[in-house]
Amino acid sequence: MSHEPEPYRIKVIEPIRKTSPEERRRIIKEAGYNLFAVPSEDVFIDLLTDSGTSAMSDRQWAGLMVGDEAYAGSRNFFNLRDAVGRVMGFPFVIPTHQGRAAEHVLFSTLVKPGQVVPNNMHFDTTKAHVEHRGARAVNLAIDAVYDPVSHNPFKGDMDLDKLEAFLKTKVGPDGTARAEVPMVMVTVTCNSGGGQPVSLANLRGVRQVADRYGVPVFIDAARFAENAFFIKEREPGQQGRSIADIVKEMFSYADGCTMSAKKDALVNMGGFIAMRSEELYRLATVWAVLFEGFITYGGLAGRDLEAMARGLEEVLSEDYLRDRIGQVRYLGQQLLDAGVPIIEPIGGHAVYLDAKRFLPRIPQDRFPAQALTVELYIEGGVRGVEIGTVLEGSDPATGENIYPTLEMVRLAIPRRVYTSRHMDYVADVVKRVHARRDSVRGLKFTYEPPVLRHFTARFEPA
Ligand code: PLI
Repeated sequence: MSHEPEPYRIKVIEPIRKTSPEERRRIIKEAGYNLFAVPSEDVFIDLLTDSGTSAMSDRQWAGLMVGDEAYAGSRNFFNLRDAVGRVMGFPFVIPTHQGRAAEHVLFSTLVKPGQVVPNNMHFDTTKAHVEHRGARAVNLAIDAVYDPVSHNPFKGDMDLDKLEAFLKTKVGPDGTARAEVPMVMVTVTCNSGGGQPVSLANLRGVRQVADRYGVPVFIDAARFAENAFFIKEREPGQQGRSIADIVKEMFSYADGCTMSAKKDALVNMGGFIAMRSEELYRLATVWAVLFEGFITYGGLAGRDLEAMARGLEEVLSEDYLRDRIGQVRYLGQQLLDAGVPIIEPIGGHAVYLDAKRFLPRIPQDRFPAQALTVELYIEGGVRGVEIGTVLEGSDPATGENIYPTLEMVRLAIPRRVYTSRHMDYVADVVKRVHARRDSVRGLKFTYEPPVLRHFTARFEPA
C-alpha cells in the first residue's frame, strides 16, 4: 500500500527507550497485568490513546506565547469563540478542561433523573455522566457496527428506525418526547464502535426524526474532522467539497456539541461546549462557573485556549487528514495482509484487533482482549487498550460480568507523533504475537474495583 510522506517536518523529539522482554515481564507482573499501571517511560510505542497525545504545530506553540492569562475575557477566549463560530457555526462557546467536563456541564443543565439519552454509541465517560444525572444511556447505532467484518462505509450511523421507534414510545401530553428525552446525541466518529464514521445523510436524518419529536440534537464532536474526511472520501456527491464545508454542514444539523479538544483540536488538554441557543448558554454558564471556573476560561489557561483555537482550524487541512487516516490504514492493512483479525473497515484514529477471533480459545470470562494487551507489551513494549469485558464492567446487582459483542484491543495512533517505521514495528509485534497465539493464556482478577474497574483492576494468569 502506498503511503505518502508525512506533510510536516519534526522539530522537537522525545527519546524513547526500549526495554528487554525480561524487564517487561517483570514490569507487567508488578502492574498486575494492567497496562494502565505501567509507567509511560517503560512503554516503547504508546498506543493507549489518541487523546491529549498529539504533537502540536509550530503555530500552536507560538500561540502559547500570546496567551493572555486574564481571569475574565482573555483575548484567547475570543479567538476560540470566533474559531468555533467559523468552523462549526455555533455562536456560543463555554470552554471546559476536557471533554467529560463539557458533558458534566451540559448534562447538569439539560438531563434530569429518570430521563433517557439515545446516542449512536456512548463513549464510556458520556454514559457515566448521563447515569450520574440519574438518567439512562441507550445506544442505537446500526447493527452493522457490531459485525467486525461488515464493510458498511458508515458503520457509525444511528439506526433511524430504532431512533424513531424509541422516540415514539416517549411522546408526552405536549406531543413531544422532550420531557423524557432531553437530547439525542451522535458521536462522530463512533469511537466505541471502531472509530467508524457517520454520514451526512444520517446526521440529516437524525435531525429530521428528532424534529418530529421536538428533541434537540447534540454532537459528541471529539473526532469531527476525521469524520468529515470519511464523508468526503465515501459519501456520494461529497468528493468536490472542502473539509471545512463538510464540517459546517455536519454541525448545521445540531443544536450544539460537546468537544474533547484533546482529539481533533490537536491539543494536550481542553474541551468546550458550543451551542446555538442563547438561553441554553445562559443556563449552562451557571454550572460552568460551579464546576470549571469562570465562563471564559473553563479550567484552562489563556495559552491553552489559544492552542485549541489554532488546532481547530489546522485540523481541517486535507493534507493533514489524508496523512493521519492514511497512517492508521497503513498499520491496519499490514495486519490484514498477514491474516490478523481486525475490525473492518479500518477506522479513523485506531486499529482495533478483534480478540475473539485472535484468541478464540480464551473464553470471555478469561478476558482475551486484556490478555492480548499484555502479550503486545511483553513482545515489543507496545501499549494498547482493552475495549472488551473488563471495560464493560459487571452487573451491580449480581456482580456477574457483562459480555459485550465486540472484544477488542484498540491501538490508538497519536496525531503527528509516530512515523511509518514505528507503524512497521508495531505491525511486526502484533504479527509475532499472532504467530504464537496458541500459547497465550487468559487472566483472572486478583482485585476488582467496584466502578470503572478497567483503570485500577489487577490480574494474574489464569
Ligand atoms: O477524555 P475527555 O474527557 O477529554 O473526553 C471524553 C470523550 C468524549 N467523547 C468521546 C467520543 C471520547 O472518545 C472521549 C474520550 N476518549 C478517550 C480518552 C479515548 O481514549 O478514546
